[in-house]
Amino acid sequence: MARILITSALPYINGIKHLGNLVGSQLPADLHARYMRARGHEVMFLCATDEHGTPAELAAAKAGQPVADYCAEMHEVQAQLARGFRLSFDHYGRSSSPQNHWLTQHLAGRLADAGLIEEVTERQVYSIADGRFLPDRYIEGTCPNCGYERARGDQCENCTKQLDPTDLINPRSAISGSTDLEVRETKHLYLRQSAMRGKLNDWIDSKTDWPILTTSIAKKWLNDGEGLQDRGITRDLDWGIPVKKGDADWPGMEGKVFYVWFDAPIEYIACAAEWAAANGRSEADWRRWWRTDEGADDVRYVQFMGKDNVPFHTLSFPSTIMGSGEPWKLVDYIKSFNYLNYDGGQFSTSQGRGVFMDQALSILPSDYWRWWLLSHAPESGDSEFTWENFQASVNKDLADVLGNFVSRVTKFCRSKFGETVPEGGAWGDREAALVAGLSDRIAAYARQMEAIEIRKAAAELRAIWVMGNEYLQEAAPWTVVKSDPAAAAAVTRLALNLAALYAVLSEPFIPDAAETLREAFGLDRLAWPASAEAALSRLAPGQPFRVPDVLFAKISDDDRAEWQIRFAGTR
Ligand code: B3M
Ligand code: ZN
Repeated sequence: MARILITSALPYINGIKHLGNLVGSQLPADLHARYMRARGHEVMFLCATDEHGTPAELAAAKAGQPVADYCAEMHEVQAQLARGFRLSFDHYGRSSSPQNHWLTQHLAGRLADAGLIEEVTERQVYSIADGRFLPDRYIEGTCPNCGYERARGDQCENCTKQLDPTDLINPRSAISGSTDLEVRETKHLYLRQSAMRGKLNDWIDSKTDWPILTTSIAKKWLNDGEGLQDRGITRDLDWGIPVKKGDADWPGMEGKVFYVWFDAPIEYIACAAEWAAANGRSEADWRRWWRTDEGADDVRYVQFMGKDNVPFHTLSFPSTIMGSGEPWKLVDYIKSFNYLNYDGGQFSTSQGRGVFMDQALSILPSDYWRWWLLSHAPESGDSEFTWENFQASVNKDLADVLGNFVSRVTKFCRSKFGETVPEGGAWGDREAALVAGLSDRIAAYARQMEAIEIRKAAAELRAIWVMGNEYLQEAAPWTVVKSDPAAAAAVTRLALNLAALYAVLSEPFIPDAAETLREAFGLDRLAWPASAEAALSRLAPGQPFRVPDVLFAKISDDDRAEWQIRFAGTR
């Protein structure tokens, strides 16, 4: 049994996430957590809302709420949606927690002691009308790179180039729209990432098993002209973690807070401390996941995130950890994702284009979304959600293949043998061939799940479902029963066992359907099969079961057409 620490990139607090966000971090992380638990490993699966920075302040202002209240409310909304999608976090924390305040200030102090923080007087845009500095998203203007007119001060949404507020052409305040701006001097802290370059390079080079997407982005930022620049880690904002050197004040930094990207990854650690506090656990209980001197050296730590988050996780956060000189656990494996597009364009939070988590659950249960999203995860390149494709996958994979198999075998059994597993008959060549085929497929499925090759794993699982249908079709117990009831009983018994096995194997992808099957067959838990052969004899003759409700309903053309219009934009 191994110990696996899993974190998903922390969703920003500013609004409900769309399905593209979900499939790029939280959902695949959940798949991995569920699979690892199913294999008997000890898992700590953490996520939290990312609550600081200009996005939070601006969203709160728009909602007309104090930012702390806004964050508390939105945290509950997001936590509720996470439950709706069956995201099985051990803890869903908040980057604004006291634990994160403490740890962020502590680590900043350690970095300063190690000589890795520089105080820089820099020129920043100040809005005379608003009476304040305009960091990051408080300023908008034209992107110098692509000409997009609504680029933000931190990044251009159109071409993804990282920007500084002073780079923008025709800048204006995002608060008031004022163009009465001037550049003023202000003092900030910079993390000397460039001093860590050699160490980071060696560390990334040692990760030979990482996905190409992850290492290529890390290497690009490490070695490019734009490469590893020192990053400002403080901001002139009210909302955030006050700049302190451990417990002590930081002279000259009064009234400033840490930059959101400095404190957000630290919340991965602080979240474990929140978990302990919320569950009556000791300090040692969480530190054994994070401190290599307190047991975490045999933890495997896996992170999940979209590709735009990779630089922060391969360079910035490791700089914080390594630079602290303290034995905090570094990530072992980073699974990153490309983008999911929406029906011929991009998902857009600002334009309300695409399907958002709350809307998705309002039209269909989470398993439908989980299956489509995971089986189309944007791993090797960007992928696209279309309603036609969604309808086709759901109707074929879930309704025709899995759902139909379960329904056919349970209903057939009920009509011929009653709602108990029938006895009699024996396996023949067809069953032996099925067992052999299934053994190979289950092994392949497990290999892909271990490797976090999500699409490939989904394809193996689908193939395992198809085997059941093919077997039933060929063995045709509804015909055999007329001449040889015992032989039909043996086929039916095996097929019922297959359905029970599907509950175990499918649980990481579609936990609700797995639960329905588990209950239908009266299984107290979903134990991973020791072998295909053993799994197919798990339900003994005479054991009662219930015909489950329809597992998956088909999506009609009318529904599809209606949703297509409903989610075209302007939420
Ligand atoms: N909230 C960005 C994002 O959601 C950011 C991730 C933080 S991970 C520490 O894309
Ligand atoms: Zn641009």
